[in-house]
Amino acid sequence: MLTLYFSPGACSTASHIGIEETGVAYTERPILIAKGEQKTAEYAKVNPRGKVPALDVDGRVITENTAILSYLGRRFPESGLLPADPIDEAHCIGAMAWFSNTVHPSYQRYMRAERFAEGDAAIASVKEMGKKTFWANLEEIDALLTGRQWCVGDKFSAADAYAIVFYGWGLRAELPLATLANFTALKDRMLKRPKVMKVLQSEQSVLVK
Ligand SMILES: N[C@@H](CCC(=O)N[C@@H](CS)C(=O)NCC(=O)O)C(=O)O
Repeated sequence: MLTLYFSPGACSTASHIGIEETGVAYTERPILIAKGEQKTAEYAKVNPRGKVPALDVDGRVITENTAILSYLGRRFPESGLLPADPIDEAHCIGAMAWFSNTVHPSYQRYMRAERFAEGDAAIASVKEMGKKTFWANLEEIDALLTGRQWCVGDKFSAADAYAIVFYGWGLRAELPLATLANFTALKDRMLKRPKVMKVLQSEQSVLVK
């Protein structure tokens, strides 16, 4: 049995799209960050780090989008989440690692600057730099997509499920996403996938407003 813990609009949308794309039956367990539900003692039993996503597989929990999406791709190869070609697979994992270790933290500095500095001036500076760095990362994603339909190879993969999260966050930060033609085309291509649309609508994503 599979249970996905996620918070609408958070980075967990990547794993939510991923599990939906496999077509497997699973239980959805929303953990609302806005209400602090990730910090409860009950959720600490699932993920002691107090973060979403988490995927419970028959009582064994996987955390981190990169790990969850890789697991789903290995277990459900027909989903295409992990490319069959070993180099494409490595590129997919590499893209997810970069999203997790660089792109996500840049947005976090913009959104949660108070976690990275003390004092109003220092916090404001971290916030401003976070926004600039996040935008530079979005531009890099756009450049990586030059002449391509998908992030990796010529097919949808887990990297696309992850990338679209940042498009939504960019809209929330009121960044000029429409100027990123390649990334916007990827977003539009993703919205044509019924399972992606189902997840985004259920999460009331900014991407479908
Ligand atoms: N690298 C982790 C990041 C997980 C993470 O930071 N999740 C955020 C939501 S985007 C969260 O749970 N934040 C709650 C908190 O920090 O209190 C992953 O990709 O799964």
